[in-house]
Amino acid sequence: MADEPTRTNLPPLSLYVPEPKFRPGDAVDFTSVPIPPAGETRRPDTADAAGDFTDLAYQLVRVLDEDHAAVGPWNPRLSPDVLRKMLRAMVEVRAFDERMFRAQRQGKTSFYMKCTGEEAVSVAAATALASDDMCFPSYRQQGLLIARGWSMVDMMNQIYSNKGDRLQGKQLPIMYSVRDASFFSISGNLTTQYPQAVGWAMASAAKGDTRIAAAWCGEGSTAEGDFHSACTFASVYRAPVIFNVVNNQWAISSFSGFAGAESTTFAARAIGYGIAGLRVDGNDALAVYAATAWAAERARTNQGPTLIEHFTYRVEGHSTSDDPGQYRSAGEPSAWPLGDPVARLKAHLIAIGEWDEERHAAQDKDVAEGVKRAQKEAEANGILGHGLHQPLDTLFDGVFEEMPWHLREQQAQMIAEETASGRPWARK
Ligand SMILES: Cc1ncc(C[n+]2csc(CCOP(=O)(O)OP(=O)(O)O)c2C)c(N)n1
Ligand SMILES: [Mg+2]
Repeated sequence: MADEPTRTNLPPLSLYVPEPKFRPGDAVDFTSVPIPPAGETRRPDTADAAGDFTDLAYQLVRVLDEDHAAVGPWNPRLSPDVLRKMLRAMVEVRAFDERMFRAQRQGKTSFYMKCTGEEAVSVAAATALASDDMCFPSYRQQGLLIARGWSMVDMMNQIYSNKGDRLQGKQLPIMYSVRDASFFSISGNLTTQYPQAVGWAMASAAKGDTRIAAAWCGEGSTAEGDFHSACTFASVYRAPVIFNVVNNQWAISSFSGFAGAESTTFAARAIGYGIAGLRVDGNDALAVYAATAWAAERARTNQGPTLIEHFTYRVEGHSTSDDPGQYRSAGEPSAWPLGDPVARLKAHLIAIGEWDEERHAAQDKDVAEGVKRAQKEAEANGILGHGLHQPLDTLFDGVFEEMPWHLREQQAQMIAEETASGRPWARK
């Protein structure tokens, strides 16, 4: 019989299927997550060969300790002004997220994605990179744009796909594209930005430029083939690129075990490619800054790529279309032992006597008002469902440098049909 084991003296083969530790209703206990003390991980010279510090792929670069002091060899020794600037940008990201999440719930846009708990990953990186280094983000690095001082009104116009939307409503809300901020178009197709970042970095080097590239993807996205081909190309040509893997432990409803987290770390992916690998406390803005600055120096001095795993936690749902209460314990976000990145940076600034609760409260208020003002300005350009914001024929623009004949034909046909129907298709 075909179904019977062929060798009855051997045990039958079986598959291992990972299962997350906690499901809805379970009590959460993260004590088994290894978290080394701040300041413990060594900091190699940026000129060292990647193979000389593979141990770092299994540790955790941490700077902020339990008393909110900055300690150890990775302490970037930033000025209070830079620390305050980072804190403000992180607060702005959170306030922006709150308002846009609410706007989606109010039906003003179809979709939004927050990055709550992951603000340090993008804001500290943007602070450590040069402003013209090219970023290839995923959909959860809105902090790059905000830290680079990009217009919130412009971001909101895109979210509302309104008449102020430079992308003419052609991208899903939040999938920004901002050449002026060296921010590559976000793609919904996971990890496509990885080989693109490597290609850009190779071109930068081939031209003898000094700008480097940085890419971000989630831990789930490392399972994509694009991640691995990007690593191969970057390693072979020593491309000046930083690979950031944001390990927030969830890929929609799949836990990180399905991307391989039970067997090794994501930083350890670097070792097989001969790439420098670092594992960093992603909720520690100083650690993220220091790791990014270190990787940027390697890239800029032709030492090649670095892969940084940012160990963090996705505090909220994947997007406004998700309900994490269906698949994980509600106790996880508050039990996460690496805390909240905004609260930790704030506590550090207070501990060194450069900030206080009153200033923080005043800043919260000021930021909330600024976001509200931006929202009002963007909403004057239109929101979802309130009429046609982009003339229908613009659907065909901006795809090809010169529109091919078959698209010209389709555009003409559409205009003729819409005109005959009496429906409005052009902007009033
Ligand atoms: C190629 C591809 N496969 C699947 C999806 C559907 N999808 C969108 S986001 C997502 C989860 C990604 O998780 P992760 O990489 O961990 O990033 P995170 O959302 O946690 O930031 C999936 C499966 C997609 N957009 N593209
Ligand atoms: Mg994830």
